[in-house]
Amino acid sequence: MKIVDVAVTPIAFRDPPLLNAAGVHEPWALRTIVEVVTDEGLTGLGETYGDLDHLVHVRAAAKELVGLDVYHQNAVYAAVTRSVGADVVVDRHGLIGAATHEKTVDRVYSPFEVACLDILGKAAGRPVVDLLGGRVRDAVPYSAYLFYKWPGDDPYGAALDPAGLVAQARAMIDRYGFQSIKLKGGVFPPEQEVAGILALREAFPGLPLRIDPNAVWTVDTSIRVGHELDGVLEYLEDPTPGIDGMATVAARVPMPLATNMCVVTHEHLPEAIAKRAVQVLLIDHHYWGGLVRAAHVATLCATFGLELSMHSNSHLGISLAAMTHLAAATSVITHACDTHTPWQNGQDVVAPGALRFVNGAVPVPEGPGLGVELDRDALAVMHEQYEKCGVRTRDDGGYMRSFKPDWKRPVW
Ligand code: GKR
Ligand code: MG
Repeated sequence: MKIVDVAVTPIAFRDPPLLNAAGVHEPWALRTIVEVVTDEGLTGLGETYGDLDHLVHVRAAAKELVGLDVYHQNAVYAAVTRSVGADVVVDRHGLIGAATHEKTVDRVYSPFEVACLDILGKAAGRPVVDLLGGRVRDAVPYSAYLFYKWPGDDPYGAALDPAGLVAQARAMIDRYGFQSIKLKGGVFPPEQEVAGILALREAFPGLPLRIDPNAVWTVDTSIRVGHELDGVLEYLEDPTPGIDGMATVAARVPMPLATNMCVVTHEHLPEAIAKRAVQVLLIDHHYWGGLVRAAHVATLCATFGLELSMHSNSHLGISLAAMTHLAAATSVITHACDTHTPWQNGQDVVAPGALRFVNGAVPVPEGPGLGVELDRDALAVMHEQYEKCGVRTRDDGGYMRSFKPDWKRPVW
């Protein structure tokens, strides 16, 4: 089955002022929607980052795929590799770890692979989960992903202290039924964030908790916080930068360490495993080269005793569907996955109905392929928003400095 056309559409959607170690989310989040069309009339969907330097590579790769067979993913990967070129490194926002050439190729390839799997599922009349080995769970649990935030045009209000976090968690859990909680930290001095976690522990005694300061704590701070939160955390995510720093912390804190920053491509795995730097890897098909490659990495990690969870950035329904098929087929993903879905507040490019949360979990979409349909009107509106919004590359730090000119990424 041959690829005859590939459409690449950048879009923008409203994003609340969520705070993180890199600054604050701009009012518009960017994504790129990929549609792969075949000579048999089937179309597959993919979703990826919207930053301009990435978009340029996605557009260039799209041209190289025409004429290839959707079954021949090795040929598709080779075409993307050639199109990206040698030594090119893209990805600057800094919250998903080091940028490498391998990661750049895997990021560009991912939406095309997902779209091809969508096509193959539609051709076979089976959901993507069946192409990945079949389901090991009927629904994928996600965590309530809390952020410190300014007030915005969203239902959650401001959250700048423990009471604000507890109120945000309650609103999100009431609406989605989440059974575990992640706090994006690295915003306030660690003692304030420890107080936030302890308030969440008191308010939600039965729910697993995690905190992720995106590597802005020193090794000493990470060890101190690790001891202060002994018995409180399910895992501590990226407290400090680098494999060596994480290994030092891991040897001295009582809880597992998780990462989506110090292990982000295959080349990081041997060292991280040898040094016992992390115990939980947050897999993400958007930069680990699509669903099949991400599933392979997950299985490889499990071989070495690592547990698996899943990372997310601001995303829409094509990504949520893909994440759900992957986690539904991958038994070694045993922790609730991250999702930014609540922060999108109903905005989507997929038609309503296929994706829903039941007790914090998303039932695997039943339809063939990804099981979601593109809402062309929504796509057109979001593309127009992209054309008009002026944002071309995510820049949380620049946006923060438009309010606080002296702001710098913290180190605690
Ligand atoms: O959306 O601000 C955010 C997050 O901080 C995101 O960019 C991170 O990549 O969710 C992420 C994480 O777990 O590090
Ligand atoms: Mg993280």
